[in-house]
Amino acid sequence: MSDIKSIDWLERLQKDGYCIIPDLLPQSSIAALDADLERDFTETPMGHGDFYGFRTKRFGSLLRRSRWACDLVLQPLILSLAREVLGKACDRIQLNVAQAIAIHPGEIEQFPHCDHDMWEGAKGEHEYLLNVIWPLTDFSSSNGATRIYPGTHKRPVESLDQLGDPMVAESRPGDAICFLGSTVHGAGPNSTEDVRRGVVIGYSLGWLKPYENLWLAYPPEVARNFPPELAELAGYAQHRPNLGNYEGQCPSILLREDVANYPQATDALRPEQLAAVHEFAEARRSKR
Ligand SMILES: O=C(O)CCC(=O)C(=O)O
Ligand SMILES: [Fe+2]
Repeated sequence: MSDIKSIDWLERLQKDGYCIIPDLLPQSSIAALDADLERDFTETPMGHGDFYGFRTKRFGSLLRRSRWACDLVLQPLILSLAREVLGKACDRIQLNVAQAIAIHPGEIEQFPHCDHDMWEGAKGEHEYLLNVIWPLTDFSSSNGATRIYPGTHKRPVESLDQLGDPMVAESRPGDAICFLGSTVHGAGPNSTEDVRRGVVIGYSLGWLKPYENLWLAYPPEVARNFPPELAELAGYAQHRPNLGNYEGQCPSILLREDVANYPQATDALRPEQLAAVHEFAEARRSKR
């Protein structure tokens, strides 16, 4: 693994809007993930639509398709970057997506876009999303390597003419291509005879609607087998105050063997909220 510290990667990410971290995971883990997904890549049809691409295959729910996907989602340096980038604007981060993308020969360049445009909220105050693309095959300028437009996270882009030249994320299995939700990027065209395969793992503010429906992708009987940190990222945690609760409780109760028939609605508040409502309630109780 590279000896550049996480603080330096964070600086690059914030300065340029992206960074490519070499050799972050062993090539053998990525190869094992790719092998587990082989059948899914074969069986999945080409996408439909000018954004998804007509010669591109996509499928999600990676955490239930391969046990190796967990190593990508929980990679410690990536998680610390995600928490640094997003932590100031939320109580906890969540998994936004875990999707495989195969760009087939003949695919055209994807529309350059910012991934945070999936949410309509005001932009500019804070980031909404950190995305990490993990190549499963070598990414080259001719086979569809992601194109990233450095610095676009810091300036308004009103038309595609203002983008300038992209940085082509040439990379190989084990590398991690990280970019902010505010950075313009898109998959490149594939003019080769080979398929470019990759996986995108995204992390977003825990109070947003995630891109991938986590609870359908990972219902309790699936998430029950996840390590606790993974289950939390995959939707089995509340975002204080009380957001994402199940019957007034943390949805992680559904991962236990013994789920109460009548759970007790229980506050999950941030400390300052807890203090404020407690003070108010105490004053009202003492007046009775
Ligand atoms: O596959 C890639 O290189 C990028 C795909 C992408 O940006 C997207 O689908 O939002
Ligand atoms: Fe994208």
